[in-house]
Amino acid sequence: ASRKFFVGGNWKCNGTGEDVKKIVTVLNQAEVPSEDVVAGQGAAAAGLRRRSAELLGAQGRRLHRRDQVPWVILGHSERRALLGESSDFVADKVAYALTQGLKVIACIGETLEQREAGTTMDVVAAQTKAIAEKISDWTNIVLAYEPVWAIGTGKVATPAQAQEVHDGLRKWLHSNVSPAVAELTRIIYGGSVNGANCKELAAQPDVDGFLVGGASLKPEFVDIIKSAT
Ligand code: G2H
Repeated sequence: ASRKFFVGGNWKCNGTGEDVKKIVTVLNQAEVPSEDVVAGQGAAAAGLRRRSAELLGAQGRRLHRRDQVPWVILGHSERRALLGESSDFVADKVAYALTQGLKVIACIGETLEQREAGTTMDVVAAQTKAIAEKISDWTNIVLAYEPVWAIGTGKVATPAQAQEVHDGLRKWLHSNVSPAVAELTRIIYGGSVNGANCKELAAQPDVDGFLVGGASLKPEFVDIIKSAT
């Protein structure tokens, strides 16, 4: 595929300094394919060698040492839900981050209630539309589909569920942004990805990588990075 596989580690505030040191050592020792992108979130990420790695910064917060943290995660459901960030507000932050030379992992996803009501595609399309209205260049955007019911719950979307939404999003981009943006934009999956379930998800034609929380501080993060097909 023309899209480079992308894996982000969303460490949040988890892990002690010791944990982070350990995983950084594991990552630096692993033979990570150079076409992959590894991203660690948090100050300790600075310890990760920049071999095949690109590092990312805070979840929507102020960034220090921006030269080392080109990626930001915006629109994470925890911020949408707990801090009441609207799709419009998220879109403003996405647009602003791009003007500052940052690259953006923009998160979207439906709640369990919305999935059960059959409105998943409408929800993620509306979240994507808010962003599309405020930006024109998609080069530095990765779209992360994270069903809220799968985040930190151990309840991963099935490969078919993920593929269905990713395919729908690509079609949405095709008709509402451009065929080129649809073809080139990475759409990654997040929500309870681990070393055991990553392979089958990665095999889906429209799953272009992962955003990983819990498992990103464990040695299995290496398996996830290597799951590119
Ligand atoms: C969702 C995800 C990573 P986890 O927050 O963005 O976390 O992999 O722990 O479900």
